[in-house]
Amino acid sequence: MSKKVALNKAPVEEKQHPMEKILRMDRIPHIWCSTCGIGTTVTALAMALDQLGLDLNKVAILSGIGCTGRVAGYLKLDSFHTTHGRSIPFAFGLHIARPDMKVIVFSGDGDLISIGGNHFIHTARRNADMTVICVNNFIYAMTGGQVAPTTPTTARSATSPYGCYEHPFNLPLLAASSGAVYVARWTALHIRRLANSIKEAIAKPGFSFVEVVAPCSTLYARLNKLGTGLDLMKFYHDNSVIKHGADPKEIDIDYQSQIIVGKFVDIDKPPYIECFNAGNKRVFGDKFKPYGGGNGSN
Ligand SMILES: Cc1ncc(C[n+]2csc(CCOP(=O)(O)OP(=O)(O)O)c2C)c(N)n1
Ligand code: SF4
Ligand SMILES: [Mg+2]
Repeated sequence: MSKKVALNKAPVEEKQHPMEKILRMDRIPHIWCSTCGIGTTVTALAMALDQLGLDLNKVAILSGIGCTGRVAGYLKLDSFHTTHGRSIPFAFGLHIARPDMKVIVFSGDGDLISIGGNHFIHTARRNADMTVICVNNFIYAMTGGQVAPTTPTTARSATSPYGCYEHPFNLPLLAASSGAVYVARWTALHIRRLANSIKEAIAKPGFSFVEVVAPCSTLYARLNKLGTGLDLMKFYHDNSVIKHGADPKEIDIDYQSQIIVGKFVDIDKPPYIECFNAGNKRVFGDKFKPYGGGNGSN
């Protein structure tokens, strides 16, 4: 809807923001820095939700902490900004209490894979029906740019001023080897491809994982003298090679080098609630009333 408003007597058109359907406009402006990669990722999620045509009353979004952790609070969904590393167990509880809801976790690399790492691998192992989107900016951004389990070897951070000497996690490999049924990686500039992957991930019954390589302009780019966030976003995009079906073992990310992106895993495996029902049926036979309708798609 648009209406005419008078500003200094000259009439101007006041237009609705195209994402107003999904954004909590009363919370805008957001806290993110200019050219931070988180924003385009939110756009991709909004596009995916719009294209899926889901009942938004049946979609929940959960985040942990950090800059990426703020995403849940800006979306007009059932939003939960949980504690450090606990978005996944919170999401699992929500899923088993309300299997009719679509559950999406939106998390930063530090939150999801450091303190939240154990929850991540075990929830993937159980193939719980949820979609996890991880903004990987290679750093603990909000707290000042400390080294993360994803920081590439040799990259600088506030706590590795001479360059990180640890091996980082390869997130798609971690997700796939833990049991995820859908695994993809894009960068923050592959907006349409990312939206499409998020769409597929949400529609997929079971544990789906989408990594988004995104710049942190204020800390990672500055500490490593890599220019603005936009420079870095373009660098990631231009140095990406699309290889659908690539073996996750072959897609490590090295410092400022080629990034393999695409859809790596798309397999079928019974999700957690289906296994729960089958297990109880084996033990209790017809006395057992199946719970929740299976994969959350009902
Ligand atoms: C229990 C607890 N410990 C530590 C913190 C401090 N903390 C806030 S943000 C953050 C790092 C988040 O990094 P990441 O998930 O990568 O998000 P980013 O800011 O990079 O998007 C940490 C450790 C906290 N909020 N709670
Ligand atoms: S500190 Fe980094 S990750 Fe956080 S909003 Fe700014 S650019 Fe984005
Ligand atoms: Mg981070």
